[in-house]
Amino acid sequence: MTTTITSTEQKLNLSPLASLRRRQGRHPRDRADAYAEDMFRYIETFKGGLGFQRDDPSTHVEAKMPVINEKGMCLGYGVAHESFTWGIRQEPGVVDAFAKVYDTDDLIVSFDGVNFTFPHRKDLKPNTPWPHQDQDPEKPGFRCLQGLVNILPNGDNDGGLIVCEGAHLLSEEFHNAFRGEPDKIWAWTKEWYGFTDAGMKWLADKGCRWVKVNAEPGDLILWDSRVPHYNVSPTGDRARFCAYTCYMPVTEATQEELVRKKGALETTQSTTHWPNAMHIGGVPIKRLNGEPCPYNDFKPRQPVNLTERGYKLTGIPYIQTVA
Ligand SMILES: O=C(O)CCC(=O)C(=O)O
Ligand SMILES: [Fe+2]
Repeated sequence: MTTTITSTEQKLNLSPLASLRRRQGRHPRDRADAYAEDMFRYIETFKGGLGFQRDDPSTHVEAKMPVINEKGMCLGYGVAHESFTWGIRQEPGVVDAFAKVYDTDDLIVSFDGVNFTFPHRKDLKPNTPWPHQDQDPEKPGFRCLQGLVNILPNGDNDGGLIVCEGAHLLSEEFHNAFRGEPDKIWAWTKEWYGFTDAGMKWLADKGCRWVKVNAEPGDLILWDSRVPHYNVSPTGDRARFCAYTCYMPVTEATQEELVRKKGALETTQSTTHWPNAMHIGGVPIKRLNGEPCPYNDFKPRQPVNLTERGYKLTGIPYIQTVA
């Protein structure tokens, strides 16, 4: 099994898998397999079971499952607070990796969705490249380490994350060159920037390579939020599952943000990958007919189950109450 760590983190010589392995003597592969089972069961039993069966590709259509977009994102239904999402983000091996990078245990975690990409889906539009960075171009410098925990075997043909290697180090130079570009790609938040064809050419001219990151079940993939990246869909026959896990020191969040984050937990809403709950809620979940999904009740199957460390990661213990 390999640990895949990209960009700046490579220098830090992290070994999240090693710490995952240490945990209770259980191998991360077993833990990932258990999450895979829970995630497949989630779709098979979704709202009483809409007909999806993991081994029958003819059932891998929207009518038989939750809304999942062409990028594989499943964002509604309180999925950010499901047993598997919270289980993964509370994995000590995962939290420890971020604690090591940020050099603190006082972290908060994003309430982000999951990715369920099934191969050969004909009911979705193609997942064309969407190269982007998840950080405001006007705020240069390292601010956020993004992560995902890979759940199913993920090789060359299985879709997944593709990154522009090393380009975070050119981010400031890039944005100085592209500030005020006429064909800027629309973004719903300042913390997102889409690379145009001209931007992609600039990166290529600098010699930056795009690398598809392969991973084993249980691998944690980390990248600097300035790294240009997107995901690709499987061309083989296997599905891609992952959970997005992003942590930041709690000192990066204001009291107001922590209160908003508490509200997101209580109403089981998502936060995007920014742990400070800069944005909560998110895009409307629509079926392919354009109607809001009638199953989107914002409720996970069970109430959120937190470990002591998980509770800290919600940021709630850091909220100062005014006497
Ligand atoms: O699915 C992935 O690997 C990347 C997802 C991503 O870039 C995003 O959600 O911003
Ligand atoms: Fe992204």
